[in-house]
Order: sequence, then structure tokens, then C-alpha cells
Amino acid sequence: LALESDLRRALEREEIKVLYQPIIRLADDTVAGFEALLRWDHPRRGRLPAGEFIPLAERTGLIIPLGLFVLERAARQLAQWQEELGSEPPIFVSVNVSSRQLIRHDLINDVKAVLSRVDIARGTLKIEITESLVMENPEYAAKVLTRIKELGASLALDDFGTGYSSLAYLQRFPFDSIKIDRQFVHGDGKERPVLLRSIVSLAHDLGMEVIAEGAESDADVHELRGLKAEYAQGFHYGQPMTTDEARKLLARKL
Ligand code: G
Ligand code: G
Ligand code: MN
Ligand code: NA
Repeated sequence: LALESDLRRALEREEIKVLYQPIIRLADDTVAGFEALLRWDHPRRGRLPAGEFIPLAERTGLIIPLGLFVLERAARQLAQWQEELGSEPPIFVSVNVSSRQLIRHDLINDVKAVLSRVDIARGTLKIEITESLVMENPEYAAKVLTRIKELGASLALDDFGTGYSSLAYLQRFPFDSIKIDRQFVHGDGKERPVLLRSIVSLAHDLGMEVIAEGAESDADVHELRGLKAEYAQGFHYGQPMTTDEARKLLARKL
């Protein structure tokens, strides 16, 4: 497959970019952190979103070098932002991790190595994990995630509400925060507000913070504030952006 051999070379050719989407602290409207998201500037096809090459990377095993690349790059960027800003609480960055990275490769050592090379505040590197990921091998996943937390990273349960047995995972895994899937955050479904309110309250009762994904409008943000959700992420605040754009956004908020 052409795309597969292209992807093998893409990393060396620096066609793979890490973009950062802002995550806003709703209490004071400041930038609390960013989610690192991959893009591929393909020489012929143009800019490809992660959804168009991450599945291929997972099938071919290329997700291992790709995953290391984004972890390392995002952690270094985080260290630089923390040094420049010196804000309290310190800014955080979250990185998505695929099941293959967790199950078939030593994610613990990768996180350990990265954390030993950069100077960042404890808990400010967040690892985002989806339910389907932990479902593949819950016992092993629980061990790995517990260890990663001990190393000083924090854990977020991504796309919450879209999987099969969400609630079981909340008691088995040491998540610090829940990322509420955008279908509960934006839209005119009749049950949506009830589900959103229940998820926020469940998370808070379990001692977890919430990051609401897909906040697109003033109304979404107003609703989230009313529910005392900690953070919001979405097109209302910004698309995934370059580090230059992120720096401008950070400067504006200070
Ligand atoms: O950014 P986009 O909408 O294309 O993202 C599609 C999916 O790809 C999302 O589920 C997102 O979590 C995932 N994704 C984006 N960047 C990364 C990455 O660096 N690693 C992994 N494993 N998944 C990513
Ligand atoms: O699965 P995950 O939550 O990691 O997916 C993140 C993806 O969601 C990113 O690719 C990002 O581009 C997309 N995204 C971020 N904010 C919004 C939003 O407000 N609306 C929609 N539709 N997608 C968003
Ligand atoms: Mn995510
Ligand atoms: Na994700």
C-alpha cells in the first residue's frame, strides 16, 4: 500500500506535525492546557487528520514510533511552556495513546524515559485512554496505568460515554479526569442535557475532574459553567493549532 510506505518515511521527513488544541478552565476562562493531536502534511494528499492515518499506523505497528514521537515532542513543549509562563497551577498537555502502545509495547518505560528527560510539574503530562482500549485486556491495562500514575503522569478517560461498560472502568482504573464525549456537550437531543448533568455529577462524586469535549457555542459553555465542569475544549475556543498560535493565545490570556 502506497500510504503505508509513505507513512514509514513521513516521520523522518518531518511531515508529521503535533498540533495543540486549547483546554479552557471554566472558572476563570484561562488556558489550562492543550491536547496534542497529530496531523500529516502529505506531499500529494495535503493535510491529513489523525483519523485518516492512525488506524493504518495501528495495523502496521508504526504507531509505536509515532506514539513515542508525540509523547516526546509534547512533553518537551510542555516543559518549555511551563518555564516561560510559570503559571500556577501549571499548564498541562494531554497525549492520546492507542491500545497497541499499551498492550504490545512497554509504555511504562517510554513514559519513564520521557519524564526523566524533561522538567515538568507532577501530574501535568496527561495520558488519554479510551474505554475500548482498556477493555481489550483490563487486568494488564490496570497494572500499566497504575504504574504510569506512580511515575507522575495523570490519566484521563477519553470519549466517555461512547463505549460499552463505562461505569465498570471508573472503579477499576485510577483516572484523574473524564473527557466527556462531544455528543453530550453540543446538540439538540432531548436527553442530552440530562445525560451531561449526570455524567458531570458522577465524575465529581468519584473525585474526578471533567473536561467537556466539543464545546462549540456560547450556550454550551454557559451550560457547562452552570454544572461546575472544570474544563472545556472545542471549536468555541480554538481548533488544534501550531505552537506559534498557541503562544499567541497564551500571551493574550496573561
Ligand atoms: O484529530 P482527529 O479528529 O483526526 O482525531 C481522530 C482520532 O485520532 C481521535 O480519536 C484522536 O484521539 C486520535 N489521535 C489524534 N492524535 C493522536 C495521537 O497522537 N495518538 C493516538 N494514538 N491517537 C491520536
Ligand atoms: O477522540 P478525541 O476526543 O481524542 O478526538 C479529538 C478530535 O475532536 C480532534 O481531532 C479534534 O479536531 C476534534 N474536535 C475538537 N473540538 C471539536 C469540536 O468542538 N467539534 C467537533 N465536531 N470536533 C472537535
Ligand atoms: Mn483525546
Ligand atoms: Na481519543
